[in-house]
Amino acid sequence: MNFDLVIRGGTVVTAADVMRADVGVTNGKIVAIAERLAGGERSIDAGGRLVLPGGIDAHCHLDQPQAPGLASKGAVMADGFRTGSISAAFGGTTTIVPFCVQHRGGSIAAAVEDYHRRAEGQAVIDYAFHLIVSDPTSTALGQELPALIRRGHTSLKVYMTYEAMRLSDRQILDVLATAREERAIVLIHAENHEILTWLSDRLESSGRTTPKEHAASRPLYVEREATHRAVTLAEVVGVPLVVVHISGGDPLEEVRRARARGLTVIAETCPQYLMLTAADLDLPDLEGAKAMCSPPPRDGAAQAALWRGIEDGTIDIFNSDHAPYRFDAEGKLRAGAKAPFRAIANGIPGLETRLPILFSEGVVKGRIDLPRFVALTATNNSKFYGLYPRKGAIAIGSDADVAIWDPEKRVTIRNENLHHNVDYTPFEGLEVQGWPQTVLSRGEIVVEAGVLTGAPGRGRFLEQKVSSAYGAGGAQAWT
Ligand code: DUC
Ligand code: ZN
Ligand code: ZN
Repeated sequence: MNFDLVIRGGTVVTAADVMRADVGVTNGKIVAIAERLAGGERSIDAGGRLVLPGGIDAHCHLDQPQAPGLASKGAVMADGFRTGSISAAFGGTTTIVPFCVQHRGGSIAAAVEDYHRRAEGQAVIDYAFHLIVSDPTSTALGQELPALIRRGHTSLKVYMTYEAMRLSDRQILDVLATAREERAIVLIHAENHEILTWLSDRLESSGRTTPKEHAASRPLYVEREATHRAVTLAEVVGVPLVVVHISGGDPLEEVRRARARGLTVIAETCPQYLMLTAADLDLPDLEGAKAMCSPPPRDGAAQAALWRGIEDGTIDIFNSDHAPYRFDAEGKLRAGAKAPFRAIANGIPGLETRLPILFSEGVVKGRIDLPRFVALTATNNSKFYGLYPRKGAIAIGSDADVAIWDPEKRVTIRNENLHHNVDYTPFEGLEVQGWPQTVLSRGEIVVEAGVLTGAPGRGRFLEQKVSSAYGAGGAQAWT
């Protein structure tokens, strides 16, 4: 058999195994994995390198339209599909799943069409869309969503906070019921809106409005209560649920308790919750706004609890929650250089630094092994979001999406070296070990030794299949 490309001499890592093997690629797909493969029109010497499935970042925000009452607080997203996907590729990610938002009063189908237009001709890697449901009308639930889910949008997201997006418990039940009927998976932003707005009002009326008060306005119990409620709602309907961006031990404990009751609950955390704390919000001149995301970064105990969850398997997926706002008048400083925390966009960038941070802090520091790294960053996302085995795997028949990884390379993270369109990184100065050297998407080299070689627009839209979470067994509904 001849191959278009052979990746030779590397150490192949999957979510299950680590092996010395060559990988043969033809027509953009992996067609052979063997100890030695002869031939090949081209070859890449991967000696001394790891051959990983390209990462899947299944939680990132790109080119979401501006609107009041959202996490953005009206700020402009600095990254669309072009810079977002380029930045992802430089960090070893080969598939992204950003969010297409239905705004209140709007149609979901129209939002999807609009989002396809935003992506068209831009992405250097492949992409799918989660659908944010903010207005679950009978048309949206009864007609639009069933049609969209059947067309490959099998993941939906709902919010329990943000004025213009939050759903009542009853509305969430309605969305979950549609998801169950159509076999879609639902992601949920779990924070108790009433508590956090009550606390924010109190803080504001006592003049406490700097970014550090953002953390005080949404303590861990805000997230714990909402996580408990979210999994209970999923329990009522009997449907799998993804709890996104878990920031500490208490909400994670709710996930464990739900699983002990037999529920299928998938847990996500993000680099910021392992690497930042609330102290990063407590800086002069609104500098703390650069670490403002929701839920907020917590403390050392929360970080330790999350690492335990990563080590013991409670946390399934590790995504960036890239929410790109510049530190300028269009972004974080939209309401001025002295803006109160409530007027500052929630979210931080991280598409490019996600894999190096987990590799360095997790694998190099001996907290997780290589297969677990691959599971957390690629394979589990692929399975839960209906992209497996096409994506997130080094396997015969999978797309040749590969990150050839230099496990020794030491990098000090500096924003000037990143490729997003955000003018800062919250991880400035962090030293990491391990960085991708060559990144392939469908067999094509898109990044090579720090140079972009893939053309914007080559990335393709991916239809998602049914989440593997539906195979996980017997969630009982209310019926
Ligand atoms: N939630 C997200 O999922 N992303 C950005 C901000 C937020 O609150
Ligand atoms: Zn969120
Ligand atoms: Zn998010």
